[in-house]
Amino acid sequence: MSARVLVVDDNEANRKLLQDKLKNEYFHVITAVDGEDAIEKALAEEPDVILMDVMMPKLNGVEACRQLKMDPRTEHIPIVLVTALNEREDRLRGLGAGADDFLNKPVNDLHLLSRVRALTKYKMVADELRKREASGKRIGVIDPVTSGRASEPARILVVDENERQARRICRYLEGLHRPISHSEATQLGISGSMVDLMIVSLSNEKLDGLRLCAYFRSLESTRDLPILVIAEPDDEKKAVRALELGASDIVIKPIDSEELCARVKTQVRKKRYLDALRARLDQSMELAVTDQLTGLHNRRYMRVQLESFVKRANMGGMAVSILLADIDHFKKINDIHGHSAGDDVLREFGRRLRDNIRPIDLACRYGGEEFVIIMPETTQNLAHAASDRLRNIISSEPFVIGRGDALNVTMSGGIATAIPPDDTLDDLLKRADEALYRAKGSGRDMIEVEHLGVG
Ligand code: GH3
Ligand code: MG
Ligand code: MG
Repeated sequence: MSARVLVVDDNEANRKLLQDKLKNEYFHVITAVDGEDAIEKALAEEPDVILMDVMMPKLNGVEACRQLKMDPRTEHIPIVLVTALNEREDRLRGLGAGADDFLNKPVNDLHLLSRVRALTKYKMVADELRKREASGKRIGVIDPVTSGRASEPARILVVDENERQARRICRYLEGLHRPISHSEATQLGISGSMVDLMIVSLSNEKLDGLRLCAYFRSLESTRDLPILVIAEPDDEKKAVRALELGASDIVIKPIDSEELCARVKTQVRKKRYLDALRARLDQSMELAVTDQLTGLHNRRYMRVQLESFVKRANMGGMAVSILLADIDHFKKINDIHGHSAGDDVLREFGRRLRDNIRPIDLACRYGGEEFVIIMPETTQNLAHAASDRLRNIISSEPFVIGRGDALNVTMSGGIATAIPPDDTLDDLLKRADEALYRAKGSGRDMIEVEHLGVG
């Protein structure tokens, strides 16, 4: 997977070193010489990951990081701060400024590539979700709210056969999170799909860490679960393999508790960001196609679906018919019993339609007290019979609403069937509406079929 990496360092030799390492792995590299330059390049070039030195003239790395993370145009770009080993203070300030990760100088190849790869993968998923969200905002189905940065403790499963080490890792994380060791989890029946993060030791004998990574990546329920692997310092090969199999990050032994906590925090924050984006998308997609009052398909969805059914009929495919149904004297129901009783009637009306059509039919709320049933693979005669049955189902049983009032409700309906080869969605709806108008004019509680060759 290739990606664009922005390397920021005031020292030319350092820039060159990182640039060469990344180019060897086929990353596209852009460079900047100080914090100000980094901000300009980030805006102009939209890199996937930024590697940032800390000590730089003009604007230092921590300050540049803070500014990039405060700007909505760049806040989603992962930033790795590159610090000298003894710059512990800088690392803490960096994390405070919103840095996603840090690397020690001199930069170790494995660490460099693992971080850049993991962050690139994350950035691509986030980009995809952000892109869909942007189009959702354009069509007005997503509120531009920012996700509440969830700071709740995360559920963490620690898979380490060495019980003492598992307990030590849990101890490091307790207070901030809810860690649980694999042996406790087994007793409680807790599995990978129930946690926010997994920590897997690659030194396990029975529970092979690499196989676990591959396995959890292949399961639908844990595909996006972050996995942090713990590797031995002399087993870089295994660590690299774990990353290839989908591990999200590596911690090398001996475990530095502060580093472990920082990496866990980063992984959890990323997972929650993606979860929030996904949840908003799911909700918006649901909102985009569903009528909130009745739970039926909405007008927009109805039009999209009907359009494609009409097209297929035009090309010689199956017939498609529609019923346009309208509740009789609905205004009176509102006037006499109140608007909320009216809403109850609409909900019950929708439920009766939905429960009494075939699985391939689509019940939609067209607007107000008008509904459309799309009946695929249905000729006019069949549609007429089905519609009359629905009319009966509405009128034969009173609607019980609010405090138990029973109301007699009737509907009128107009039927139209697509006429190949050049029918249109709007023509079809217009013919159904004309038939409905005749049903209303002839006394209501009845179904009329379109008049062909007239009008
Ligand atoms: P007709 O038999 O000719 O169809 O008469 P009608 O009273 O049903 O038709 P009309 O179009 O005059 O009135 C429809 C009413 O439906 C007017 C509007 O206030 C009401 N209405 C539309 N949407 C809703 C809604 O979501 N909830 C409620 N309670 N009423 C609604
Ligand atoms: Mg009406
Ligand atoms: Mg009406």
